[in-house]
Amino acid sequence: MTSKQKGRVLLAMTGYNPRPWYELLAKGRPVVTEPDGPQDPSITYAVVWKQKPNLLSRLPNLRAIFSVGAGVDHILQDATLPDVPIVRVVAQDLTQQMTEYVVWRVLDHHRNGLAYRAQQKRKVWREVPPAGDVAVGIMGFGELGRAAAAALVACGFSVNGWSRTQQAFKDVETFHGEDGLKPFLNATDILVVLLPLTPQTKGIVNHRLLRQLRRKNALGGAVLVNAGRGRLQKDADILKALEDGTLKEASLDVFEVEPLPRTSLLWNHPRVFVTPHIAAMSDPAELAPPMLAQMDAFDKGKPLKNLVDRSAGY
Ligand code: NDP
Ligand code: OXD
Repeated sequence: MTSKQKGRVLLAMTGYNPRPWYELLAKGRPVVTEPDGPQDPSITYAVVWKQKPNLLSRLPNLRAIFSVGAGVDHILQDATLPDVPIVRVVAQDLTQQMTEYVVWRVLDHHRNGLAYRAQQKRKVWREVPPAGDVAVGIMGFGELGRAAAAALVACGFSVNGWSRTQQAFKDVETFHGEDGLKPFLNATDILVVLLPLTPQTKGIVNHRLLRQLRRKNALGGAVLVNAGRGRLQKDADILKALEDGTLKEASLDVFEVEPLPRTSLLWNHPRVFVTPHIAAMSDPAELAPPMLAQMDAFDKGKPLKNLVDRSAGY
């Protein structure tokens, strides 16, 4: 089948530059950025990031939806989402980027990076003793969490993992479900959040949860790193936790509202490290070719890989 004979791909993105995706996907299939008319039967696949609501319901022959990200909360919000399989990103490149981000932030907190940067500004020459044994707890122990855990174990950290269902992983103490949450937090000094945003996880990183982290530790306080989703956390609770000693420091890549409003107190907080949702960025050159390959394989009757469990919400 030539690329023109294959079903068309709808590229439906907001807040993302669609141009590189368009060019790469067009190498394998005809691509459009809007359906033709109120119902467009020519489109068989959609590649999306925060698609406009009620758009995909206009595609009667849609066979599958491809997310350009690992998280799919941006897709599932659509009340008229067609009941077709959703494929998310699981890719070596994305996983590697997230592992780098997590190791970077954990080591920076562990080696007093924020304190030294503040000292440098004031030209202060003073040793801050490095922390000894520190336990990192990874909340959301999936593709990204497990890869980060392996790298942190290799750096010599004690690592805990928390997931929805029971998981086992070499050299990591694993916890799961509601019953496992308290013991997981009580054994954690640096909390790394890599959960998906679902109705169950929304707002989970709140003051009550942060209170359960270990504060009497080699770091001199608990640390939060969130690279999952902003709406997992309560920004105001993080600020409160930093002020009342619940948290020592935080690294935040994601926020309740993105871009982080200029009025947010998180921007200027001396113990907060802010990045603009860049922990792991989807590279179209890495991700578009396997998407096209999956579309071709599915058209030939082969199963799709990396499917979202819609009932679990991720
Ligand atoms: P996975 O689906 O592979 O892993 C999700 C993990 O979260 C699993 O361990 C799962 O448990 C656990 N989980 C889900 N719901 C619950 C719950 N209610 N209670 C406890 N644990 C739960 O996802 P990935 O690792 O690929 O990605 C994780 C998230 O990272 C994405 O959803 C996205 O939001 C975010 N992300 C952020 C990026 C950034 O740049 N900041 C880039 C890429 C992703 P179980 O193992 O039992 O299924
Ligand atoms: C993702 C993201 O979900 O970039 O992949 O946030």
